[in-house]
Amino acid sequence: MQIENALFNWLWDYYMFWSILVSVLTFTWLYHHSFWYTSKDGEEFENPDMIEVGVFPKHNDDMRLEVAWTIAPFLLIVWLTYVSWAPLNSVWAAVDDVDAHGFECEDGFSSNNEMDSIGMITSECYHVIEITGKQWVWQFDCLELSADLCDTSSTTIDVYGTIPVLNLKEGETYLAIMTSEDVTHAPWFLELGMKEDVLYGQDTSLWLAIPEGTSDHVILCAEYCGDAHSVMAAVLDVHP
Ligand SMILES: [Cu+2]
Repeated sequence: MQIENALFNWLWDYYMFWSILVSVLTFTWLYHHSFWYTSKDGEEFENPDMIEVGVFPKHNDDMRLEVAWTIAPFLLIVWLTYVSWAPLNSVWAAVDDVDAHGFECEDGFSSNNEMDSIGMITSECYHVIEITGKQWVWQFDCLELSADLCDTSSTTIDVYGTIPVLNLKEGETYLAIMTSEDVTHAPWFLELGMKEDVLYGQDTSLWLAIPEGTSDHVILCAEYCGDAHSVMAAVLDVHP
């Protein structure tokens, strides 16, 4: 299965772009110089680079080049680190970061999700749900939300058996308040690219901003939690 989160796809493409560009430059330079500065058969030179055994060829040193190829990759790495903060902020925006997802929606209000050009989703308000993990099942609680916004049921899937279904609405943003009744688990919403640990005796939270066009997908447990960890699954069912 594939992660369809637009933001992570954008970041992947962005990193691939720079990786390929740097590779092409580096290897073109390397191979060009390797073959271009090779003597031909029969040619003889009298030590053209004036190399002496055990002596660093200082006369070939170029400080500008040294500085350039130290500073340029350093700046690129700093920049790539900086842009990778955008998804981190999207995944782990503080609950009181009203710029990201506003306040909790009042009855009858919609999040009106909007996705920008790189896939960052902002919302006018969010809905609160609860997720509890225990060996080896997920429990979803829609609290006071209407059945259109959040509902639960169950389904039977090969391998996983009968597992819970969480029904959410596309274009809405949910804040899942989560805990565990025993060991550490982590719900992993495969297609949203979102996961977060749930811990015994402690609440954690996870933003579920559902873009339009999200398809139904499996939720797995991403922290090893014992015998049936691999089948600790659920389904996210998304409707318009
Ligand atoms: Cu688990």
